[in-house]
Amino acid sequence: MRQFHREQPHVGDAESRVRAVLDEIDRTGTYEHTPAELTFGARVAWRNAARCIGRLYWRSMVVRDLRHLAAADDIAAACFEHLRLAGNGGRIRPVLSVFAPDRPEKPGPRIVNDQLVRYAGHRAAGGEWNGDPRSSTLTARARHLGWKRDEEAFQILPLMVQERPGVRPEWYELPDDAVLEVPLRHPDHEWFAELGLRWYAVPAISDMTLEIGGVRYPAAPFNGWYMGTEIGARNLADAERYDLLPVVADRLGLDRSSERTLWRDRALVELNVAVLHSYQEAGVTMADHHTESERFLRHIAQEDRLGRRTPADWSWIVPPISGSATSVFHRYYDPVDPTLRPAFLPREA
Ligand code: HEM
Ligand code: NRG
Repeated sequence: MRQFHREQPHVGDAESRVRAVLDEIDRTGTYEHTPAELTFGARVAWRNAARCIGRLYWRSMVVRDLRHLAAADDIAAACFEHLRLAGNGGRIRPVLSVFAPDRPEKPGPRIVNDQLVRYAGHRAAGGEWNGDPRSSTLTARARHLGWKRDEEAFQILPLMVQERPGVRPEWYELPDDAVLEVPLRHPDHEWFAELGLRWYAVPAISDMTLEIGGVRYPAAPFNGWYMGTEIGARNLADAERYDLLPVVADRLGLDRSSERTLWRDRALVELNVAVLHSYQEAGVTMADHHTESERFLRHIAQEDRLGRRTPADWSWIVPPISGSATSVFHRYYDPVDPTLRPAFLPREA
């Protein structure tokens, strides 16, 4: 509360608000944020996210105050509207939707999915993977609830919502008009499109708890836009994900008989070229890792001028390819303080 008033001097006196909050906690065991406090707290939680390279725009995030919603149907509908607002026809906007908080004796709702949009994955009878192995647990859970999967590589999972922890989730198929996807092709290689690859436009993390001033919001999905490497160097490339480097290398005609040919590295670059090119052509916002690195260093400099530190986790900030060719590689950062709040916290087990 004091930070809110310190950083926004126009909102008035901190101490009278602190007294009112303490009194409300005495009476009810918790307190309600004003809409302005909620918006500020959510934006600062982003600013505090030590693993995030995209923090330059933390002030501009749209915060949807949906604390009055606690029914599964309403939450699902609001999540789909979140995706439409965030997708914005391709011009992606950072958005956060806040649903009901945990209260004493009354825990808030939970979104089971780790992201609002995810591709299903399972291991087929022959042992080979179908879809995204990352989602195998989520896929099994959806099937257990009665959802039917196909054998497609990019089948979108249903959204699973719990009105409170422990209860059986309700599930909802995502409406077509809520999900923007980009088919992938390469600017120089016609064959690339034949691989039938695609990815979704909006990364919307839905399994982190937003904590502000001691109040926890367990359902608070947020999104920005993708940095190309997240898809091209990890989701499609990791051996534990879509594992496409050997496939791409063979189509490129690379010699895979020795690691020394650097066929993996060359395939990685072409895969990343294809991702950036395809999003650009589709008119969907996406950052490349060089530009996003420059923006992050600008963010640090700007915060520094305001007298604030920017804690950052080097191992998450440096992109997964071409690290030393980006500006964020060549320095260290202010240490991460796990007690810093407001914050996005991993879901408690
Ligand atoms: C992590 C980029 C917006 C909060 C990350 C990561 C990247 C990234 C590359 C590392 C992900 C990984 O390695 O898996 C961006 C970009 C954004 C953006 C380009 C564009 C605007 C946001 C927003 C929020 C946010 C709007 C919250 C309001 C976080 C958090 C993590 C993270 C909490 C760590 C996630 C974890 O621990 O698993 N971001 N981000 N980011 N970002 Fe951002
Ligand atoms: N690497 C994950 C997404 C993590 C968050 N990345 C963002 N967040 N860009 C993936 O799906 O590849 N964001 O809020 O924009």
